[in-house]
Amino acid sequence: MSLLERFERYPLTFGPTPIEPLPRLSASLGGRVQIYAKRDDCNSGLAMGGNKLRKLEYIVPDAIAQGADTLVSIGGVQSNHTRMVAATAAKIGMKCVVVQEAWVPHHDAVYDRVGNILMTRLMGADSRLVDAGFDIGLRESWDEAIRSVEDAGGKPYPIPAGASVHKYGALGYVGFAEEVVEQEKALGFAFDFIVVCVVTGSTQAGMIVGFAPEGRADRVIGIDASATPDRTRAQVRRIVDHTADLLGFGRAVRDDEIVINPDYAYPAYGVPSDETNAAIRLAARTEAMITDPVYEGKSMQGMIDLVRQGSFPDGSRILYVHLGGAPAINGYVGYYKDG
Ligand code: 5PA
Repeated sequence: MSLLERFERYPLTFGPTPIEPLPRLSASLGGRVQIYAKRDDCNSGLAMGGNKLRKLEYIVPDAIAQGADTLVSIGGVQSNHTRMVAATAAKIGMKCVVVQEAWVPHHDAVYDRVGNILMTRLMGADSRLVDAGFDIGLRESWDEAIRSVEDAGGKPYPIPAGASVHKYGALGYVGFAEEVVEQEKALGFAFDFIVVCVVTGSTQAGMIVGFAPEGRADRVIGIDASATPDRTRAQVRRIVDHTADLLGFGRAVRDDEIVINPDYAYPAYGVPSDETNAAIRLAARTEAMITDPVYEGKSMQGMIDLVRQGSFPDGSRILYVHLGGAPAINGYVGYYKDG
């Protein structure tokens, strides 16, 4: 029985996302492990989709029930999350205000004009650029945006960064874990490891709560891309505890069930290392799978490095969770203009 039965879900995605083998990537890493991808990057027709839509499916019913008319949220200049909030607002017929902060020390001339922010504007969101640095916590600029909607007579519905510290923010990825368990039955095997990028935390936190009943939460390997791993870990811990309570989970999730690897976020949030770019190129050239320099490129880098180090036993089946984010590559032409 699903842990989520009591919660209303507003469909924004196509349904269960495909799992596909990545044979050429696996072979290029020596063939000792089999890598698969769960394609949450292809989960919807809304503005190129991605992980935030699974989260927003459980948040929209609350926004509607509260009589809100404007979704308000926050992210970096090339935030995928604010693109997805803008898409959701357009789709359900609400207005949208998004604060886009200078989280990334990256100065491509087109950074604030292409990719995610271009689509956000195209969908009619009021996108406000603010000069403030990276922080996964709650922000003053966000409070101001909420107040500005109220002052104009609107009814704002606040959605925090990455929808993570929202009371229902992790439910979508509890559902993801249940979906993987169903797909494993059809495949006839269970994955030994699941690799996922973590920044604001509710994606991995939801998976942890979703896999914990099976005793597999520690097989979810979070690859930190925030470069503030202590804060990210503390936020995952809080979201896990809150979500377990909300679902009446019946036991506390142990600290050793929360696995976050901090080794690949360097040199900074939003800035790829040479190794990140090598990983992005390898996934693109072996599987035509496009990953971005902020999030999935770092989790791809982490998975590749852990495979090369022999961290996964021979014969392991690894599920790489692709959470979306490819539109941001347009803001990084300096790295990729020659491939
Ligand atoms: C993001 C987040 P969490 O924030 O739930 O940990 O997910 C990390 C993540 N992959 C992984 C992609 C493609 C993501 O977009 N993005 C944020 C954004 O503003 O886009 C919340 C930071």
